Amino acid sequence: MNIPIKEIKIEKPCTIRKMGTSGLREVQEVYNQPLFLEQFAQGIADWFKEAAGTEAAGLKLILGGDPRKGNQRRVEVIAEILAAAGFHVIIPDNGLASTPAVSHAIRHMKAAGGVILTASHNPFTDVGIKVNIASGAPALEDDVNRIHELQNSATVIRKTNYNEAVKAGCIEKIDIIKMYADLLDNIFDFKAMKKIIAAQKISGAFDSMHGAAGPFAREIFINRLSMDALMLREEPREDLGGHDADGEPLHPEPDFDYIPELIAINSAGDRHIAAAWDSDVDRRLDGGSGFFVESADEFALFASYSHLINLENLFGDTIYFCRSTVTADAPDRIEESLKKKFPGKEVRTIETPTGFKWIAELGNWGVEESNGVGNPYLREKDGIFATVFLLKIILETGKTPLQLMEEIWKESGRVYFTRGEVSGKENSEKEVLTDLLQGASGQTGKTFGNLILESAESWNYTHPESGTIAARDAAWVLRFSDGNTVKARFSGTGSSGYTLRVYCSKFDKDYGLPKSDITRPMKEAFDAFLAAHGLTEKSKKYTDAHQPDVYGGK
Ligand code: G16
Repeated sequence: MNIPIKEIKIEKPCTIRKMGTSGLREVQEVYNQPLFLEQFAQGIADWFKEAAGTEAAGLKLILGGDPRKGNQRRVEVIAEILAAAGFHVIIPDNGLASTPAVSHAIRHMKAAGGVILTASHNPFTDVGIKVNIASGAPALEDDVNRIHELQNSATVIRKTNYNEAVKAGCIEKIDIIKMYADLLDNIFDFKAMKKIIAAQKISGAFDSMHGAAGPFAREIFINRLSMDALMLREEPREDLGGHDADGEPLHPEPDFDYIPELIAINSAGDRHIAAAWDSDVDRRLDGGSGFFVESADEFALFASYSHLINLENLFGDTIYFCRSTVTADAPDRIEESLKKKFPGKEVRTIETPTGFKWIAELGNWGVEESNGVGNPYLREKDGIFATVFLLKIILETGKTPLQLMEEIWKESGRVYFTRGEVSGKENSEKEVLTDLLQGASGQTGKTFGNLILESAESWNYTHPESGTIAARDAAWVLRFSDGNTVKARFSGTGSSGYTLRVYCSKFDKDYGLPKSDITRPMKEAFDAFLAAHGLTEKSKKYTDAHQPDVYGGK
């Protein structure tokens, strides 16, 4: 089709960093530099063209993202460049999409891939863009490397005019909310769910954190399931809710620090289901009837009820139940019972590096420390899928989330887990921390806080299919006395400074203990380990600091 093409020579090329754990995240100012976005998008267009070879013309690409500042315009600019490269560009209304909805649209529409504009849980002052491939999954390392090369070697930008390309049919609008809601309807059977919801007067409370979730949640919980639902922060806003009382931009992150209203509502105990989702709706925090479920625990629950989503039909001979290595090992604890549930299949619980692409390539049935659960019908983490799955289990069993978890814990015990962070601005500090963790094995036998460091190592990922080491040093693992484990890795999603993520976990057969009593010794031991090497006063926050605990403590 004929569309006008304009060529812009890049006089002063920008240096573009390589995409990290999940796309490239930078502060707004970086993305807003003259021609930065265009150069970034040109590299992506060139890569899709190179990958498709002679078949490129007319291939579909899905494009959309969260509502953060500037994204609507960025969607148009990227569309102009992808269309000029000969692709048929598919865009949701207003460019607004969730990460899982784009992943589904890629698969459903047999597209060559997609581009998702989101900096996820980062505040609106950051911008992020990631690339997904034809399977719907995030691009893997080799592809990311090649995209990076092409982005930094682009000399000319070729773009068309957005309105002309729409008129010519090279850019097409779709109703991605309907497409995604139809998928969940097919998986969970909304008609049957709606009947039970009406009969039992099931109610919910949902916090969309002013990200992309609002319209999806309304369509699913209110329009299709006719639920009595309190909708918090429903409207997608470009400032994702603005600033907190200290003038800091709010984080659209479904963690206990950022959802005070939902916590208060859920504490009253009369809402059967409660959930919050991040700005691109791939993370979630679920609960209901006065309780919130931890990410790994919820996945263990889903794994136990896998038959409700016909999981068996999605896998060949082997079903992979995955968790990133820094996530609580709750799913591993129920491996034997999972094996009994799928007698005709090989069942494997797998530890992966952080980054959902590792779980996506094994069938996308897994969980991550950052409140992500995969939807095996697509190839990304999926927040609303998780919430609807929990709702389905509540409806089928008539039990509350706490009762459901207690059933599992009674049988297999509980992994007490919390995630914290140590952050700062100076790269020199990051280097000190790295050296310290790298050399931690030299500290074994010493006491930190009230615990003895028994072993320290870094963890490598052996790929379950190739048997080769597919990722090295994906986390440091510090094992302390009495089964206390602290893992650490640097965040790959920040836009400045450094954040060391710290993950504490401890298994106990007794599930009803106050959580803070279990996690405190690990936090103190890790603090003492840092302090012994001159690292004090770094900001630290653990997710259980504001977590309501039905078993008391603090
Ligand atoms: C991204 C990845 C996740 C990963 C997370 C880690 O999440 O998609 O697989 O768990 O980053 O974040 P960090 O490196 O900061 O610990 P998202 O939701 O931000 O795209």
